[in-house]
Amino acid sequence: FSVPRLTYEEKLKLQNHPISKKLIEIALSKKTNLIASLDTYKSEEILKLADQIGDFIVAIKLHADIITDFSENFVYELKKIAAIKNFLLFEDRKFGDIGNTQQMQFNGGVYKISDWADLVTSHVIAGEESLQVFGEEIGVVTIAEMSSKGTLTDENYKSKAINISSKMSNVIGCVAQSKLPPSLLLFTPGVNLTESEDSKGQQFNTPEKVFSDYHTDFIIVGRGIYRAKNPEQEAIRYKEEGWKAYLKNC
Ligand code: 5BU
Repeated sequence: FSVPRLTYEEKLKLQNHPISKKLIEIALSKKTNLIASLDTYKSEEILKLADQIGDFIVAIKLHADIITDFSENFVYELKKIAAIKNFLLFEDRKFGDIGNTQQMQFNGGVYKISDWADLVTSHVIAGEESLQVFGEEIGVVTIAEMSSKGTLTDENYKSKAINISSKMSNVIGCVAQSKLPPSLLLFTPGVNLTESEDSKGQQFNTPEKVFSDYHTDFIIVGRGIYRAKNPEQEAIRYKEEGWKAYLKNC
């Protein structure tokens, strides 16, 4: 897409969904485009990290099914921290089934995702109607393109996923590793300042690269923060690098 890079203020005007508005408002007020992916096993560890880094992020991304002691109390405590520190909760569920099953996975089971998540990820593999089941309140982020080596999300897949995403009023943006039309927010994982890959197919880029080449809106950082000796210090570093890269490239 040969579109000019828009500022967050300009992007805000294009948003119709309360969650996409909220995300951009948080970004502007805290001067951060960082989403921390806290992929750790223990709920206590996630709460401690959330408290330490909450001032520097727009959202915490979780994989609820990694957590060994997931509970209603954990959700209650995390929501409390999110309210105090002003960030959103993003469940990276990557739904990928028929609408009826996705609806049950979204509302039921152990995690009751619809009770607490502000945003969820979903594949578009099952087609447009499968996305309707999430309703209008949650911000749906579709997977248009993955960060891993050999992913099947080629140009053809990506453009079809973007077409569907653009039509759906509950889809606020996509996960991708390249430019999107300006009405969709771009979320980019696979961001790390020191590593270029892991041993399991992940590929990393720097914040500068994803802002200059992809015009991303939000960087998603996992191990770069939660595995660091000092996660708070690293969250500040990614926040600053991400904001600097945004200002340089808008
Ligand atoms: P990392 O530790 O920074 O590699 O974590 C990246 C996170 O983003 C992790 O939770 C992945 O599941 C997630 N992710 C990704 O890395 N690449 C993708 O294409 C998608 C999600 Br979609």
